[in-house]
Amino acid sequence: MALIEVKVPDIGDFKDVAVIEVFVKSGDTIKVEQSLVTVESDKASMEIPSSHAGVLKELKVKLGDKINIGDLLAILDGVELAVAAAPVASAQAASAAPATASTVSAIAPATSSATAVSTSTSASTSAGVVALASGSAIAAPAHAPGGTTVGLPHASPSVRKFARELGVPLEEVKGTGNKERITQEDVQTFTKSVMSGATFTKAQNAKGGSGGDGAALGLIPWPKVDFAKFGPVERKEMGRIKKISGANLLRNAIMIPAVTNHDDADITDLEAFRVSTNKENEKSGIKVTMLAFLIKACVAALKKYPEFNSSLDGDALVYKNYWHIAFAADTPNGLMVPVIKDCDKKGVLQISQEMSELAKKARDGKLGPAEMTGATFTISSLGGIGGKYFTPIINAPEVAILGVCKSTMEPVWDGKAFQPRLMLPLSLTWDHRVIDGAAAARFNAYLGQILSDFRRVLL
Ligand code: CAO
Repeated sequence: MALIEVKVPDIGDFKDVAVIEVFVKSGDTIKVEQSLVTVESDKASMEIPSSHAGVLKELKVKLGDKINIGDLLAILDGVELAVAAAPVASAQAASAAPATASTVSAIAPATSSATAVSTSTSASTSAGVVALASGSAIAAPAHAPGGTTVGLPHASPSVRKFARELGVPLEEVKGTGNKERITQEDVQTFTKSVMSGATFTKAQNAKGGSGGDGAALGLIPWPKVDFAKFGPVERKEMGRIKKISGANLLRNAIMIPAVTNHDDADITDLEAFRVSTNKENEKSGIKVTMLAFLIKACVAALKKYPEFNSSLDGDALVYKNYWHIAFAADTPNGLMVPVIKDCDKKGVLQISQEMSELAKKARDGKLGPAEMTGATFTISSLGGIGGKYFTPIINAPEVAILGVCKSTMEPVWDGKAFQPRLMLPLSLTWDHRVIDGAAAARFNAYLGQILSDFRRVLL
């Protein structure tokens, strides 16, 4: 071990530049090319890396100091095995692996002159798109709270500065640039995601989890309970999809004045038709599902009552002349909501086939963004599982959602006698800003008529 002086290398035209960020402190183990400080001129900022590895004995500069080429930056207790380090002035440089050692007995000046970075790379986020309890998809935030952030996150000085200005915790942003370097776009995506409520920072989570602390709503704080006091517990981080869909559900539940109408539809004949169709089509491999009939029936009802196929845009209603129906799919990762496009133009067989493909993709986590966006109305079917009625939460910016439960044989009075009929429980949740109770009752009644006599779809 020897004491090594780390000096400011050739930093090009940078003269009397101020230290605006210090990344290390005495006692830290420093790697070759690890950034020690950031300096900033009136035009750009730049990280100054260490030319040597070792333990930092003393940092010779502090925030605000003005430095120049050749100034003493730090004293390391280290190994004199290093290559000269160039100031990090490109988006890629900082994430380079430690230099392979070549014997340098003195601190060599930087070999490259610096070109300051004023913008980051613009690698677009490839974090993927996940579904919510929403027909719309949300770009997954470039966010990895709880992820390992050993050392400093890789980002260029300009990106660090940008993040500082916005108050973004850079260590929680997942980089999509070269070698996971954080780009300006990553910071922007993260910020948007936090603003939309899709992502919570560690600080927000500490305040009360994804439910927030309710302070913004003027609510009393979320109860903080030490559950372990009452019995054994196990804490498990929620998955990314659950976190994102949870935030969206919360927003939709709070912001939409939602009402749910429950009704029953007589699907005795339709179910008989479905069963016989499946028998006839056994060889085709396509199984017609009740949900496919429901989708078709909903399109007819949405056409008759177009406000159910609209969205609020400020004080205006946007009526959509396309009928893209989303369906909730239960997957091991959480709720996904794939969208079947142009259901008005497709037959029940095609819808059944697409649904089965999309449901499989959802379960395999292979849905693409286009398969989760653009829905105008959503159906959530628990029919294969059970239950009677429930109150689904609307997938903003849609204005209504249909929940369906398990059909059961029930005695239905036909005016003369009770008849055994297969009844399907329907639960329609609607946005009261757009839809009135009477319209919702009519929608359900019309849906019931179609389902009890599917020929009406043709009318
Ligand atoms: N009443 C009675 N039986 C029904 C039914 C209904 N309403 N709907 C479906 N079934 C039957 C099917 O006919 C099938 O029976 P067979 O195997 O004997 O033919 C069985 O239930 C299983 O159906 P399924 O649920 O696998 O298929 P599906 O087409 O009805 O639904 C899908 C597909 C993707 C919607 C479903 O698998 C799923 O994920 N449902 C959960 C959705 C959900 O979680 N919603 C809640 C959102 S809010 O948290």
